[in-house]
Amino acid sequence: MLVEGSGAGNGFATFHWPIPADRSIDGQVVFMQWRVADPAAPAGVALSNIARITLFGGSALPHCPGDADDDFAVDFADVTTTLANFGASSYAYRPGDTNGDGQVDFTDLTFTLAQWGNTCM
Ligand SMILES: [Ca+2]
Ligand SMILES: [Ca+2]
Repeated sequence: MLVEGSGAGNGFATFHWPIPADRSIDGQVVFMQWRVADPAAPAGVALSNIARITLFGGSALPHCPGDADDDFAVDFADVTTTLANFGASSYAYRPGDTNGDGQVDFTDLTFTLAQWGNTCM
């Protein structure tokens, strides 16, 4: 962890926490709080504000390009999945987001149609 700055309200820290590209963690919420040595605080320790973090592990592309429902085949169900989620936008994975950009839009639909008939095993 890299800690920089000094004085009340002027410090900050950088903490690297590897998160796997695993959709099973999407939407899970983690709360974090830091204890900071502070001679002016009671018992010499101050507590940071609580950070609420929603995990997103869906940055990896689906197993099969154009496969919106992850059944390893690109077919009509993928088109309907994309249409059913059309317009959705979130950092969490959305079914139908075939290019993994967090948006379900026309790009995903055309990509799915371009991959029509693909199977991946
Ligand atoms: Ca599919
Ligand atoms: Ca997309």
